[in-house]
Amino acid sequence: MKSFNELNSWVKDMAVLCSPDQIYWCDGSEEENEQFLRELTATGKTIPLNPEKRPGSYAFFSDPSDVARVEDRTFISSRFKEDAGPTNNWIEPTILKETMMGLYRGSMRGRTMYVIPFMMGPFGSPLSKIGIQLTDSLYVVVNMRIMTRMGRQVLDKLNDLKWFIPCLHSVGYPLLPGQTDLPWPSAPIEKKYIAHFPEEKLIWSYGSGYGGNALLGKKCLALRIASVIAREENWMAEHMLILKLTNPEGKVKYILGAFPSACGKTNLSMLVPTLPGWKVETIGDDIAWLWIKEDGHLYAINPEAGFFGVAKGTSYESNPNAMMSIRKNTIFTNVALTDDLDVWWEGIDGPTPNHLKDWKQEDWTPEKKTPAAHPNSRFTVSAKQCPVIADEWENPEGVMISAILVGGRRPTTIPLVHESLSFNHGVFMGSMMGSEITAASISNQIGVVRRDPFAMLPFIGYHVGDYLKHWLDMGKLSNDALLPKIYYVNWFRKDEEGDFLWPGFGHNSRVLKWIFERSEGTAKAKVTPIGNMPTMDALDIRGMSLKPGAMESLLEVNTNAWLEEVASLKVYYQSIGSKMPQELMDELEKLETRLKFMTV
Ligand code: GTP
Ligand code: SPV
Ligand code: MN
Repeated sequence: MKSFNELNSWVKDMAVLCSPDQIYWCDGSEEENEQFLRELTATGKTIPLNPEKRPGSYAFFSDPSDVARVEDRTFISSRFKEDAGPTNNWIEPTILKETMMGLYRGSMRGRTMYVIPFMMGPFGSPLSKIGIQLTDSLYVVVNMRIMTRMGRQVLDKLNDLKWFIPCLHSVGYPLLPGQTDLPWPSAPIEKKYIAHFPEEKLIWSYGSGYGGNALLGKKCLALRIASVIAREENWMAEHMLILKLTNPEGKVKYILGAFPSACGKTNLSMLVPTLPGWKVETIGDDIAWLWIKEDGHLYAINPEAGFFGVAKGTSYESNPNAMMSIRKNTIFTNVALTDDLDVWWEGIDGPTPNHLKDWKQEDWTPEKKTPAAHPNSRFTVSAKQCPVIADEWENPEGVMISAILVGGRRPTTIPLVHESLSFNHGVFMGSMMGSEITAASISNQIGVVRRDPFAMLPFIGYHVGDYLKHWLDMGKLSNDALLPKIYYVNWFRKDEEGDFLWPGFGHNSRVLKWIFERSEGTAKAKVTPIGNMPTMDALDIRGMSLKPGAMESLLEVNTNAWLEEVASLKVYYQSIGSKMPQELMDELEKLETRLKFMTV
C-alpha cells in the first residue's frame, strides 16, 4: 500500500524502470474506450464482431502459450517462507525483486505505459479499496474498465481513502526500433512472474496478458492481497459468488457459494430456477468480501463490476442470463468465430457450423479433432448488462448472508448436499473441499482431484493453516445462531457409466429451496454421520426426470468411502504442518467417530 502523496513519484519511478515511450493516465470515459478499441483494431490485436449480431463487441486471441492463470509462476513473496505456507510458491522478496527488476528494465520500450486508477468494491463501502495498475497492454485496459470501477472518479476518492495498492504489469515484450509487434505479446513461461508482496501490499506481474495474471484487480488484489489485509482487519476475501434468492411468497435470502475455478459459480449466480415461483438474482459471480457487523450477522459485497466468465459450455439452455448479458459490448477471448463474424464455442446453442476460425485463428471444420474454442475461453462483460442483476448489487453496506455453499467436482463419495452441524464443522467442510483440476489454470493434471479449501488454494496470500484459523476466529466474533450454516454441495457426482447423476444448472434451485427452508426451520432433514441431509422426500424434485436410483445414490453416505476420505484428510492436514488448527483436527476425529459408531 502506498499513500496518495507517493502516487506521482511511484509512477515516475516505474516509468524510469520500464522505459515506456510515453505515459497515459486513463480517465475511463466512453470516448477514451472507443479510441482504445479503434487502436486495437487498427493494429490487428482485435477483431470487431458483426455489429448486427454482437454490437460493440470484440474478439481477442491470445498466444497459445498464454491461455490461463499460471499457478506454477505465481508467488507469495513474504519476508519469511513460513508466512507463505506449504501451498504457495515462495521466493525471498529482495531476490524476487532483483530478478523482476531485471525483467522490467526496459520492458515497455516502444510502448505506452497506461495508468489505470480503479476501485474494488462499490463507492462508499467500508471495505472498498483503490488500486493503481500500470500496464503496457491495451487489452488489459479495456478489460479493467469492465471488471472494475475505473477512471478519473477514483482519483478523486484517493483524497479521502489516502491509500492505494500499487500494481505493476508488463507483458514483457519490448519493441526495439523497427521491431513489429505481435497480436498478443507475452513472455515465455519461465520468465512469467505473478508476484505478491504481502507485507508491502504490492503486486508485480510480468510476462502474461491473460485473465487473472494480468487483470490485477481480480485474483491478485481482490483475493491474494485482500486476504492478507482482511486477516489483519477482521474481514474475509473469498472466491465466492453471491446470489439473491426469493421464494414464491416474496421472502428474500442471500447465499454465498465457494466453488473452485470453472466449477459453476457464474452459472449458479444467475440461475433460472426450474421450480415455479422461485427467483435467483445476481450480486456477484466470483469474489465476495465479507464482514460481521455489530448485529452479529455476516454481510457481503462484490468487489468487482463485471464478469470474466467461462464461454465454453455457456448456452441459452445452460445459462440464458449469461447469454443475454453478452449480446452487446462484450470482449471475447479465445472463442471461435463464425464466417459472419459472430462468436462460437463448444456447447453453445444450435447446430455446429460447417466452417469456423478457431481460437488459433485457423480454419476449422467439424472433422477437425481439436476444440474450436479454448476450454478456458472467456467473455468480459459489465454486471449492469445482466438481466437478473439485483437492484442492491452495489449497496455499499452489503447484503446479509443466510447460507454458505461450498463444493467442487467430486465424481464419488460427496453427496448432493449436506449441512454443517456447527460453524466450526462448517469450516471443517470448507477445509476438506476437493475438486478435479480444470482448464482455468495451466496444468498437466486436469481431472486429478486436489484439496482446495474454500476454493482458495491458488488465492490465499498467506499460510493456509493461518487462513483456516482466520475462518474459525471470524466465527468467534459472533455465535452459531446468527452465523450462516454451511452446505457442502456436489453437482458433479457420476454414475458407473461416468454420466452426471444430477442434471445441475437450473435444477440446482431444488437444492437452494431446501437450504432456504432449512434457514427458515421448515425443511425436513435427517442427522447423518457427515451432517444433516434432506430426507428422501424433502427435496422438491417435482417435474424432474432422474434415472431410477439416482436420488438414492445422490443422497448416499457410503461409510467405507467416507472412512477413506478421513484417511486422506489426515494426510492432507499433516501436510499443512503445525499451523493446522486443532479445532479442525478435532472435527475430523469427531467425523471418524460418527462414521464408525453412529447408527442412522
Ligand atoms: P471461474 O470463472 O473459473 O471461477 O468459474 P466458475 O466457478 O464461475 O464456473 P462456471 O459457472 O463458469 O462453470 C464452469 C463450467 O462448469 C461450465 O462450462 C459448465 O459447463 C459447468 N457447470 C456449471 N454448473 C454446472 C452444474 O450444475 N452441473 C454440471 N454438470 N456442470 C456445471
Ligand atoms: C478463475 O480462474 O477462478 C477465474 C478466471 O475466475 S481468472 O480471472 O483468470 O482467474
Ligand atoms: Mn474464479
